[in-house]
Amino acid sequence: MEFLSLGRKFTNQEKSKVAILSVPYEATTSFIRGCSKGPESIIETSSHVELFDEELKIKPHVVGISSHIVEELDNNHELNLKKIGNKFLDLYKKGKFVLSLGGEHSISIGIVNALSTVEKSISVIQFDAHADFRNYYQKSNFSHACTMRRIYEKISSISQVGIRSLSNPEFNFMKMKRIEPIYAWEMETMDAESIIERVRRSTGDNVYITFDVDYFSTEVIQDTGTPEPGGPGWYKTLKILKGIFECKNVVSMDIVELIGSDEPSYSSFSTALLARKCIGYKFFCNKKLN
Ligand SMILES: [Mn+2]
Repeated sequence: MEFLSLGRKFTNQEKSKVAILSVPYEATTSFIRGCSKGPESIIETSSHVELFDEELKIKPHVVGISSHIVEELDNNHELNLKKIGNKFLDLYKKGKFVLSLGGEHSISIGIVNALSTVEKSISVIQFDAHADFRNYYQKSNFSHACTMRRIYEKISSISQVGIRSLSNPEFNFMKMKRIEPIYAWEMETMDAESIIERVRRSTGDNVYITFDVDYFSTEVIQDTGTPEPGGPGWYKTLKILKGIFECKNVVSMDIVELIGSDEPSYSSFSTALLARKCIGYKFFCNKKLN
């Protein structure tokens, strides 16, 4: 099935500017399971998403969106992350904006590792309820809870948005490294412009966005592996994303940790729409490229 149920005209693998990479992968989930069904759920539900963007007054899919999937993974977690990274890199090297759909958050480790081999100067912007800066979690250095710690070892320019859960050692490590998250409670009283400005100042021109859907309040997302109360809502988040896409070269992104199901759900619809919104922002809002 194609994202947004697009026909052949818009899904050509060579011509498409966007590659949707499904990564139905789940290995270190620690709380509610089911994120391996996320990508399928998002793509199926995307057939109900409107093609026209009422905010931008364009149809983002005209840039072409092809669909790809990471298959043939086994039970060697570290090797699987490498394979996911390699598949990402194949598409990235063809000049695509790769929008990866998880799956658990650790897939971002494989992707950013691969990205760092071809891009020397990159920053990572993380939307998440959790800092994910643990060095070690449940017998693994490559757990979903260690995602940003492993990424930090490759890319030291990190900006975090929406954080509302972290351990004391994570806090100490981040403080030592001068990583200052924009906490969800701070965002309550900050306007979108000042949030964009803080993210803009703390990152370089080229950025990769990793978006854990547990970042959102339950008004937007209910089905996620490690839910946390609180969290920003839909419109403020879209404003922040649009602002980032306007002033940065977002080279690729991922959306992870949605719990999928056999039935279409409100959460999978929100996630599919988020993906479509970001494609619109990428290709129709960047002030340098357009
Ligand atoms: Mn999270």
